[in-house]
Amino acid sequence: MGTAPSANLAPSPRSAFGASGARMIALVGPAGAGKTSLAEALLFASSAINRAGSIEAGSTVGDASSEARSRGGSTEINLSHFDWLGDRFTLLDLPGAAGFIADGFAALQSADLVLVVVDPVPERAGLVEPLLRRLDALDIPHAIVVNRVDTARAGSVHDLIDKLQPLSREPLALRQIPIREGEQVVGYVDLAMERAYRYRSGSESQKIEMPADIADLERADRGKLLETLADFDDELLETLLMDDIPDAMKVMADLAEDTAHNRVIPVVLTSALTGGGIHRLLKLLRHEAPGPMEAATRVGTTDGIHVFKVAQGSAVGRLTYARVYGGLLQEGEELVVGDKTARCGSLFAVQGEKTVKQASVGTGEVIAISKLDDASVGMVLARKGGAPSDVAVPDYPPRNAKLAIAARDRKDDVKLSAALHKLCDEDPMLEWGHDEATRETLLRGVNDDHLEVVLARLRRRYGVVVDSRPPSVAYRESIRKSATQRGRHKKQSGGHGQYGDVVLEIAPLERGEGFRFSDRTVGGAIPKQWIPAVEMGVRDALEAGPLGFPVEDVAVTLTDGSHHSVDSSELAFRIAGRMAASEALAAAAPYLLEPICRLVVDMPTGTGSKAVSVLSSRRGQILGLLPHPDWERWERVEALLPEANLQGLDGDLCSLSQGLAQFTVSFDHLAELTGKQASEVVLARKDVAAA
Ligand SMILES: Nc1nc2c(ncn2[C@@H]2O[C@H](COP(=O)(O)OP(=O)(O)O)[C@@H](O)[C@H]2O)c(=O)[nH]1
Ligand SMILES: [Mg+2]
Repeated sequence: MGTAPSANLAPSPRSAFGASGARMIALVGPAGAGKTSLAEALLFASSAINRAGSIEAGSTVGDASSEARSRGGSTEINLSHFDWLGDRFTLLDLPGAAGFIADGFAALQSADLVLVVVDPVPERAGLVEPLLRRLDALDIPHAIVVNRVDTARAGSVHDLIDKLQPLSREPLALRQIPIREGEQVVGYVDLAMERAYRYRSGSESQKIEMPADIADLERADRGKLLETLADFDDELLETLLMDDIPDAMKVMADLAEDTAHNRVIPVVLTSALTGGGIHRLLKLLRHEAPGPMEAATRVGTTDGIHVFKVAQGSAVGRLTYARVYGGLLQEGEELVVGDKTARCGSLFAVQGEKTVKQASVGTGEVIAISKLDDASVGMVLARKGGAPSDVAVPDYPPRNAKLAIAARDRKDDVKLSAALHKLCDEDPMLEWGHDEATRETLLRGVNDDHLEVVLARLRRRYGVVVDSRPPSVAYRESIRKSATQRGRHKKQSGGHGQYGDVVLEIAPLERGEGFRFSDRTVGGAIPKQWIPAVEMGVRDALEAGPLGFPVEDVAVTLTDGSHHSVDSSELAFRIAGRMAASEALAAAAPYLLEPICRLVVDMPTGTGSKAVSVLSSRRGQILGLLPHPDWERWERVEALLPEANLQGLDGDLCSLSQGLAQFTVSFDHLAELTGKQASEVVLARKDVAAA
């Protein structure tokens, strides 16, 4: 009986400040800031797990895949959940490393609140700029969590805020300041409540007397916080102007409202390692993360199922990770997936690598669904009878890394393509295909780091070992002068013979003109029906010219020839055409062409000139170094660079810019390559051909 569950379209009720109902919280930030550790600390503090694991011991709920464990850093999004004071919270821990971060981009759109996790190191503030830009563009409420506060130097939290503020569209509101004893951070002052707390390992912080030596700083910072809030609250502004003391409840309510509406970005302090500030963070999640209706509006649905990830690696087969909006979703329920309908299979709550079957899930919850094979990232599946839609994920990074791969054991070829198909299904940044020209199987990904993990997954999950190397560069060749050549193919070996005879004139064309063939024979020297065969023969010869590469920019004219009434055939003329063209090319001063790419490199201001020297040392031609057209504090370098010199460029540019460099590559033109470099390329080609 296809009875659909009744959809609950009413927004979840709001408590005094904040919403209730299941919330989805995303953790983002640079690699190493402590996101996976913070997720672990939140799970532990909420009693979802009874022992806090660590990255070092390889015992965290997140990073359970062997690739993540062996690197000591996340390679895909980690999903986990906990219950806190009656509400369900799903945590999405996004990888920080450039090669993997895009795995979480679709998920961000469904998050109620994003925690931007940073180090208390002001010099590293710039690392979150691209993330803050993305969150601002999508208008997703977010808070900044200064983690590793146990390692903070004196004054570094304030320096960090000064560095972060210009990177954020909205004002930052520092909610806590650290209390120090000597070199140690031992607690914090809550600026909204004007209360001091001492961290206690493994449990909630303890309220203490406000330390006397922090009072001045506390007053100044609290003043700034209240001023920020007063910008959005006239009543509070009035109170401040009258020098009255604002009501604490009112301040808290303002903070919750402003955070939920992405008007103010709260900043809190934690130590995932010692548990410091974690309970305070739980309270922030409870009171300040808006309910699922805001995210539903952003995703453009009231009761749809937003698919944000497909996972192929689990023990239960292909899983579709999705957030449920607008009422209960039940196992076996019929859904509209694109232009089809499908029943969802089992529903699994995900806790790291563990999956627990559930009969149904409620609004706002995040679930892994089996058997929805047509569901893909970005789809919003509809309930029975509804209209499905899509949410586009903006600005995926470009795929700047390429590898040519081959199964080490030829018997694995079929297994390899099946495995690549699955890996691409779950990884929006991975692409594979065959290059016709070079006959290579190519993998394309974000950077070398990304492809390295892809190869590890191939090995571990699918048992396919591949050899990989940089892909061949698509060299071409052309000719400098004209030449005329006769080609005669004649065989008289008893019975039916073969006879084709052509005279070809070849001449260089302008760069980019390609190939032109014309027929100038007269008087039926070659009957019309064989002319196309001659052209085919010429094309055969152009596939690999005298230097071993496809030939470009030549005009070939058929000027003369002869035929035999019995022995001439299509094949004979094709062979004659190829012979004449090959010899003519060799006599026409062939030279090598290499592909030149256009690069657009975006770097933080001050690092562009270093990028210029890296590009120049790779035979790049610099077209310009200018301020970035859209981003403050960034500059843009445009350059032309031989494709052969792209290998490893990403690593070089990233090491100049704390990993922030971004670039796009597109084919621009073919350019002549001469001298030693050209001879090396030709020699290498001869070696390959001889092998
Ligand atoms: N001292 C200190 N170390 C931390 C803290 N949080 C995480 N770490 C360590 O920082 C490293 C990176 O942590 P991880 O959670 O993998 O960071 P992620 O890349 O942001 O997920 C690991 O060695 C953690 O043990 C913290 O609050 N204090
Ligand atoms: Mg991590």
